Amino acid sequence: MSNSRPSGSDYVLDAIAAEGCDTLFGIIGEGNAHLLDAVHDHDVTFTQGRHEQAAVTMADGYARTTRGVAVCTLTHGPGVTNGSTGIAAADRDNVPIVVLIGDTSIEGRETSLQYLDHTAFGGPISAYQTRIETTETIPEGIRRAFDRARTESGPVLVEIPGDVQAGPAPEEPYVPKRRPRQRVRPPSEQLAEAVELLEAAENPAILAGGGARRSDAGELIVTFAERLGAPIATTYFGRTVVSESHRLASGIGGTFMTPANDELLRDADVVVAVGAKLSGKTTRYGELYADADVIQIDIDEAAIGTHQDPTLGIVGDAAETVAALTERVSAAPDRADRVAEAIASAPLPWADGFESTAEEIDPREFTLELSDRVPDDAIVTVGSGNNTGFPAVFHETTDESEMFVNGNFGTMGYSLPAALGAQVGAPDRVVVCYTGDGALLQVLQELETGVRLGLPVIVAVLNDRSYGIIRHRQNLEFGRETASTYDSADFVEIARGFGANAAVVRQAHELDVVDEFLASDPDVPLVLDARTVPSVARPGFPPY
Ligand SMILES: Cc1ncc(C[n+]2csc(CCOP(=O)(O)OP(=O)(O)O)c2C)c(N)n1
Ligand SMILES: [Mg+2]
Repeated sequence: MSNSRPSGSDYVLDAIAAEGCDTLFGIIGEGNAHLLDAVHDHDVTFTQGRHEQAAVTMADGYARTTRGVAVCTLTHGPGVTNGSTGIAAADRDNVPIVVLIGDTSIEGRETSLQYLDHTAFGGPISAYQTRIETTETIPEGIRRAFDRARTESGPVLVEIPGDVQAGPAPEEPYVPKRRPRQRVRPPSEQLAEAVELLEAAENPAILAGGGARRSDAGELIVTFAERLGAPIATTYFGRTVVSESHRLASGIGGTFMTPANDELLRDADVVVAVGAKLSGKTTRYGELYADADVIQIDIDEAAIGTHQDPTLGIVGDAAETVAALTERVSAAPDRADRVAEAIASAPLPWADGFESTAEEIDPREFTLELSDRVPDDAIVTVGSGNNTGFPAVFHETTDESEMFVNGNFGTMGYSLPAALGAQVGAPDRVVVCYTGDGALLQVLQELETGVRLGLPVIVAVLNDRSYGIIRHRQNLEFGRETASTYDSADFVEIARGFGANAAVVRQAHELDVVDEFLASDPDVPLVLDARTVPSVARPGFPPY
């Protein structure tokens, strides 16, 4: 191949390299075979998962880790339908991924075995869909795909028929579209209104969300909080915006709320939501902030009032807006001291005592203990279900760590492949994946991916032998359980069968295995089958 004239596939691979991507996630099939054959001749590494949902979610974890666009390739038909849950999950959480769909050749397309109208199918689950019909339009198609993935921060589907992959490469050199990063300045009238509300506040609070993280507003938020005398609560997505050891950091707010926030957020009369969408999880389904004035800051006008109308919406970059407000509000050092004291003296969430026995570990104790054993800059991925709530409160984060949760789609099977993708993106950092046992049973084959690719992810299975959150809900709502409990699989034997390290954990000291693992320069995953106390519902339950 390398001596013949470059093909459309060669051009596509050069183009994604020019966009700064050297890793291509996905799974091979007939549709993308030509594209992947060309990988031999390019500096692009093909990183294959074992199920398309997982392969897309690996790209998701990689994109979040590198804070760039990830690229993934799927084969037509079942490759795309399998991948669709990963695509939808990334779409809801605004993760930029370019998905290259290898389609059948143009002739006979609609009668081909695995025909699917991918762009129509992908409409509701992706930010943008396009089809490249001729080799001449490859440059424009790829350029637009990356641009839309970046500007809309979401997955973009690009259908590339087999004959376009195999046809002659276009002559023109590929040039990525470049847009300078612009910081959107908040309008001064709205700033003045916000200052008026804040000056009248007795108990202001700050709520930092994922938008604050994307804008790198952490330090400015800390300065703002010190001046205003306000606690800094975060959403799940905002967890790593500020270090939780800061004296004004009060931890996660909303459904999984810390005791400090339970007090401070309920008392708040003015809440500054910075890059937070105020979803049901953040407001405890409208229960929090019902009587407070809410100032919602977001770069995206459409995000303002999506879930509930704020008292005042400000369209602006999080960092710019917070800096402007800091300049304009009066200092309240006494209040800052009082808030810090309230945070320091709030009961620790685990003060009530664990329910661990010799045979089963309380998931709160397990998470706290594991959190203590991994470095501050660890990347943590979180599953969906009852287990979601434990890392939210008990795995301490800093502004150097990352915590990835599929907060807006709640996909089972998200955290393992996301962790694998994160490890590909950050080979030198420790990556911890929290997963439910039920979710792991949906993506078990990806342990093979971790072993094959040499990814030493710590897979912490909060094994309650059930679809825990469903079971808790059934007991609460129906007073009985249906199809939600089962005998445990032997995850240790299964993991070892794939070539991973594994251990059962029933007591905290058995987590010594993590220290040994981290000291051993590992190159395969470690699976911790934590036999947890099934009756412990996640913090803040109910609501779900
Ligand atoms: C793909 C998918 N299927 C079904 C659900 C519905 N669901 C949400 S959580 C859950 C139970 C998850 O069980 P497990 O992974 O063991 O977590 P636990 O709640 O026990 O911590 C189910 C079935 C979902 N969110 N995603
Ligand atoms: Mg479970």
